Amino acid sequence: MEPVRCYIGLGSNLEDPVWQVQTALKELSKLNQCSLVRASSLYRSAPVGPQDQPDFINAVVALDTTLEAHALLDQLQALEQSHRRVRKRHWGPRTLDLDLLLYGTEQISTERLTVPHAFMHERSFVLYPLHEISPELIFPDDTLLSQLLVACPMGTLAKI
Ligand code: A4P
Ligand code: MG
Repeated sequence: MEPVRCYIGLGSNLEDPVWQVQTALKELSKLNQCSLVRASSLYRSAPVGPQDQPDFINAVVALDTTLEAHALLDQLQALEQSHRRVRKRHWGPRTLDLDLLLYGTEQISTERLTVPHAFMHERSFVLYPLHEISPELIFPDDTLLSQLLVACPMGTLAKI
């Protein structure tokens, strides 16, 4: 299988989020059948969703992989587990969240996986880091990343 260019979003707002994200970046670079292409800076922002939780640290990476999309998701979920992630509340606090944002130009809709990620087109903490590492990116439906950015204010998002 030819490698597929993927984008993964990282997020954390518990237990030293900067450490969580930096460690996850190293772990992603060591995943089997994957090679890390580029990683964005780390960004801080206020939570989207419930406000009574700490600020998030986010980043985005580009990864080339010969794993099938669901096998890649398995690897991402194993990494989340190894960061002792406890799922309590939807959109609530988490030690590490890894979202498969894009898998090549594929559109995937299964019980376990929606790609492109459902909310990525409206989230500054995804779009701005993505633009930092891949300014010319085009979505599977031919939308330009640069067009989405125009419609998405930075809000509280800041590079750290
Ligand atoms: N799943 C489906 N599609 C995907 C995909 N493309 N990538 C399924 C990863 N997983 C995908 O995920 C629930 C299920 O989604 C998984 O079992 C997988 O099969 P989860 O992470 O356990 O669920 P969740 O926490 O309820 O929702 P989710 O979708 O992770 O939440 P979000 O949308 O990621 O939002 N504010 C700021 N500033 N920064 C953040 O990073 N993150 C969230 C979480 C809320 N507010 C935030 C941030
Ligand atoms: Mg998630």
